[in-house]
Amino acid sequence: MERERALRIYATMNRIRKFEEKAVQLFESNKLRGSVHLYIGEEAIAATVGSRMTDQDYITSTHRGHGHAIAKGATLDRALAELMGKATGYCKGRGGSMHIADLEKGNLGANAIVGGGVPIAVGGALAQKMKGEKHFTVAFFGDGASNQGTVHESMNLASLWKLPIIFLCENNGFGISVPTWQSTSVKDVSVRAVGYDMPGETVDGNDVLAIDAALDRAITRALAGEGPTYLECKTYRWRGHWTGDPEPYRTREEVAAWMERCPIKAFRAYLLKAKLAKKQELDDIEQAADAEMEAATEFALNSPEPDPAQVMDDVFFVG
Ligand SMILES: Cc1ncc(C[n+]2csc(CCOP(=O)(O)OP(=O)(O)O)c2C)c(N)n1
Repeated sequence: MERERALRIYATMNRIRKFEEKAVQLFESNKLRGSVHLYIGEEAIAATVGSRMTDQDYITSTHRGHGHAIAKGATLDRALAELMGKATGYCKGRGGSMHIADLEKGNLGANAIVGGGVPIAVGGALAQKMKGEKHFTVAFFGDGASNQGTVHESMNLASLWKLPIIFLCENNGFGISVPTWQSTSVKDVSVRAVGYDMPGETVDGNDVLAIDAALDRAITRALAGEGPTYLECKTYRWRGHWTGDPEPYRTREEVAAWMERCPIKAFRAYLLKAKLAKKQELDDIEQAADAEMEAATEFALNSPEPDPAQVMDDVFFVG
């Protein structure tokens, strides 16, 4: 991998990790309300995807979407402000954790409805195709969402219309408390691609290089007008489904074994071994992420609450 992009991916992974750690801290100290679904352990996927996109390429995201937004160009300060319901957030504090959208950066939005972002992504890809643009869309969704009707309907149309889209399933092993093997008829969800006449591939979602190689094939196909790809990235979420999850459905040992396979540590080891970076450079990147997160926290804590007088702004009425 080329050095500049590799370092960018490393920085993004660290920025996502710091963001998530701070979000849970603020939640536990009652400064951030609502629920938060953490992406810790899954950072390799969003960071690698983001490194291959321009602002004209689109994503749609999920309830576990902070990492996707950051990888697509969200700054930590406005993202955290959104989680805290502040007026300076990406959606003026009206969306919160599960609804960050940033159209300027091509983030068509996170979605609390499981599988809800996928048809929206198909709409984005259809627009790209109709305008004759050389751009593509990535629809992020989970293994739970992979069983939703919306996802299957979306895949059918995208294949029929040869849209420039990648259906990217982040299979983290669970849908809330239900292990994937108890909810899903196949071991690798990407085999379902056959039903829609598109290529399907399953890769190690903790391995930046494996994700990147598969993305390369999928993006080439999308931009050549050949249609969609189903890409499954197998990973694991280190934290509970959300911040209040007592996690009775798995053992500490299982979590610990996956933490050994930390995607950030693994990519750091690769960068050093391939001599793409020196130890000091990587330490500097980590410290820069810490400093950025500290500044973002100050920004979000000191930002104003939305003005109640503006409650009806951005509300659309039909009729
Ligand atoms: C249509 C719909 N059904 C159910 C829910 C409740 N729900 C929220 S998250 C979730 C699990 C989703 O699992 P998965 O798609 O694997 O994503 P993960 O949480 O593992 O990232 C469910 C069932 C919902 N939000 N929307």
